[in-house]
Amino acid sequence: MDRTGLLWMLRQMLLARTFEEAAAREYATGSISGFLHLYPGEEAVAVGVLHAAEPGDHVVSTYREHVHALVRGLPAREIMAELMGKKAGVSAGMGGSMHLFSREHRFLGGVAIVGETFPLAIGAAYAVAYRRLPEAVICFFGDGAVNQGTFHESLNMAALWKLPVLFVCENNRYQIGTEIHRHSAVVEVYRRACAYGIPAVRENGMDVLAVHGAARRALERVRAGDGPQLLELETYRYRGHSMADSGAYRPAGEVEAYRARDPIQFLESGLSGSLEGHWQAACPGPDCIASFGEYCRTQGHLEGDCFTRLEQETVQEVQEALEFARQAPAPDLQDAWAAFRCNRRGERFFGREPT
Ligand SMILES: Cc1ncc(C[n+]2csc(CCOP(=O)(O)OP(=O)(O)O)c2C)c(N)n1
Ligand SMILES: [Mg+2]
Repeated sequence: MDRTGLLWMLRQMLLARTFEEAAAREYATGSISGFLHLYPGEEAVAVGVLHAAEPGDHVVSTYREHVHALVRGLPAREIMAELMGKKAGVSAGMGGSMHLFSREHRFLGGVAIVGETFPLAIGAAYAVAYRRLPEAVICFFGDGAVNQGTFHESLNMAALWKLPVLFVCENNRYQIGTEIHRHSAVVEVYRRACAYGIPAVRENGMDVLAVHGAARRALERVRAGDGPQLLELETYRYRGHSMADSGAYRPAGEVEAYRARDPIQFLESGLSGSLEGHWQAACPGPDCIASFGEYCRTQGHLEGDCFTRLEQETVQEVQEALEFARQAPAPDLQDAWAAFRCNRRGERFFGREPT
């Protein structure tokens, strides 16, 4: 991969980490309410996979989707406004954290129901296949979704009809507080795909280059008409399941052990040997962004203060997003009626065409 691609991925990972840590702080002050599921530790998955996507592809995600939306190109300020329930948000403030959508970016959610992503993805893939379009559908899901009936029904239909879907399992080993060996008889998710004849691989989800390579190869096969593919990416979330979860069920030392493999901090430690940025302070130890940054540095792409500049840019972008979201007005009752009528009659909604 060329320098531009590498630095784009590094910047996206930094932006993701900074955005999510800012969202956590906003939640603590009460400006974001409801549930909030954050992504620190898992950045290499979203960035590696979505860097392999084309603009014409479709993305279906879960309730832990802020970073998928960001990397897909939805503006940080409109995502933050949505988290705060503001009218300027990507879903006009009607959805909140778990319901980010953008027709323009072909981002089909933000879906809160575990296992709901699968039928949505194969429905979209059926439309793509029916029209013989050169597009793929990327379907993210967690390890906790693979025992839902929809997983098996959807894999079966996708394989039967050779639908253009890339199923991406973000295996962070926990379904809320239940570790994978307590909820799944077969803990290697990729092995389940063989029941439906779907090619599947498992990859290190903390290594953005490995993720990107696997996603690119899988998407090439999807686009060539080979039918669905499945990727299992082994990753880890540093925080609890949501802001309401302290993560106290995890054994002592486990989070620290995973942070030590984190792609972000690996990089930073290689560069300066210190933890000066606010997100580094929140996540001590070498991490997923760090390991990738270290790689970029050894390849000669992070000369001088390049890393610091990238980091400052992302801090600035998130700061602007926060200011935009804080001053944005909330939707009023009329807006709620407009959304309601739009749903019932397919009318325009806040200047947007009905989707
Ligand atoms: C059908 C359904 N059942 C239960 C829930 C409650 N719930 C929310 S997240 C979750 C666990 C999902 O775990 P996983 O798929 O591993 O995703 P992760 O949170 O680890 O990213 C559950 C059971 C839900 N949202 N939908
Ligand atoms: Mg999980």
